[in-house]
Amino acid sequence: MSYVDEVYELVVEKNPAQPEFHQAVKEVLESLRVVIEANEEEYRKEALLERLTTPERVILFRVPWVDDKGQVQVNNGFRVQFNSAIGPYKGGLRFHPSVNLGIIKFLGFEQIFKNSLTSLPIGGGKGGSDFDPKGKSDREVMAFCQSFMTELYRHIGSDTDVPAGDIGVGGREIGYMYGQYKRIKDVYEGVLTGKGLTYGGSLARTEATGYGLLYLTREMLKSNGIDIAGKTIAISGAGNVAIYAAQKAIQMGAKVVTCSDSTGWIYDPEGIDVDLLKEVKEVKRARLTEYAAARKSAEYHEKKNGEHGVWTVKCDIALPCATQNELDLEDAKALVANGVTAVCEGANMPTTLDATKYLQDNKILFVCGKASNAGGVATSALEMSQNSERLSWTFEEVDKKLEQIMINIFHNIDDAAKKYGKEGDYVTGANIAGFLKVAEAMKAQGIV
Ligand code: NDP
Ligand code: 2IT
Repeated sequence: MSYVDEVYELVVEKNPAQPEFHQAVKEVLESLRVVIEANEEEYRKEALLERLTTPERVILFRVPWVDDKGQVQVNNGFRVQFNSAIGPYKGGLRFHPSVNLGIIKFLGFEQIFKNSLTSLPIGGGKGGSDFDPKGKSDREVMAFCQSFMTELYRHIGSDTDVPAGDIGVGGREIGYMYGQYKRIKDVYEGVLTGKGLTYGGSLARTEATGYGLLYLTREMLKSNGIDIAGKTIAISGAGNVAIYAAQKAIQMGAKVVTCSDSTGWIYDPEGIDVDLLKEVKEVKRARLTEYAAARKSAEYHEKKNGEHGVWTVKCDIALPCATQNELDLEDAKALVANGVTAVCEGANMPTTLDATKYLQDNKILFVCGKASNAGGVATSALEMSQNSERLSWTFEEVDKKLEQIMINIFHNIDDAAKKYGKEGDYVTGANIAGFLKVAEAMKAQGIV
């Protein structure tokens, strides 16, 4: 059996009941086959793939907190420190009831390659909790965040591990966690990114993932002879990534006609009103029914089982920006039937493996999240740089650097795909380009 297949079987056997982790590993290993098989004995002897797919450290902890009724609640806390070959562990924290170890491991594994692609010195990690911030009071969210950090603080630091936001973790949660870290450690350091602007945050970090997605998408389309201006875009999600993806798409002259949340989706043929969406989601923390109520042109659809939501709408470009496995084979078929040209992932692993294959087989331009959503973590690394030099750069400086990073990522993955005989296969290009730097650093550092 080939080394790649052996390692995949081992990962499934050693990590039972973690389907998302298996899926992320499978996608990467399939892409790496051409690299590994050219030098199989060397990689096997060094157990490089076993080391790459085994986290350096996994931290599991109890998070007790008291709700507004005086009832004690207990959640699970996680931090997976996956790979520090090229820099301190870096990656977000996700607070969502679906969070479990397998999900955090898939996210941490993806983060290794994504962070490598940014060309900045950051390793891969991810964390979070099954805590659900929805419907909780600010005091309850603060109580939870303080308890979470009361354990996490001992495992992180500005040169060790630097968490940030992800689903369910935005400026409010980062603020509460930062306050508790500083109180316990008595150190004012850039231990988290996505901080508020008054206490060490970077301009443009809030916008970075969505803006970065559009910078890369525009460059990818341009290199295929397509202009993004005038195109119709379907976006899923209505959170941090979706909102700023929509904003930048509109600035580029495209029309965004959909968004969605966990309970329903919007079709707005006149184009999504981003200011209204921000008011509903960022300020009121309300459902999309409120968006529909305030806007005549918008249709609201309740999410029903088996219904395919935003992907049934006719569009040129699809940008999944909500969560993993939200775009399946049926969705891919609907998109292709409706004449989609490109799919670029804003979320982490939103497209199932069979849907990805269907899109690629049908010659749809497809970019995986570890390349196309890398703008968020790249800007987090720029926040770390600003914290280290105790300076703040202007919005334009950060945005310009972000844009250049995304352009470079596209050309890097495009070149890697061509070099390995897979022209236009940006998934293979991204995985190979991300892997090579990490593998070289791991080899140079010996058996650790
Ligand atoms: P947010 O919490 O801000 O928004 C998430 C959005 O997706 C919300 O609209 C939410 O609905 C919806 N959603 C979440 N989970 C589900 C689910 N299980 N089913 C249906 N809808 C769901 O998160 P972000 O925008 O930060 O993250 C979105 C995606 O982008 C994630 O995959 C994340 O890992 C990825 N990402 C985020 C980065 C960042 O910098 N924030 C960087 C790179 C990737 P509702 O409003 O009802 O909660
Ligand atoms: O998935 C991701 O890249 C993020 N949630 C952002 C991580 C970060 O450290 O900014």
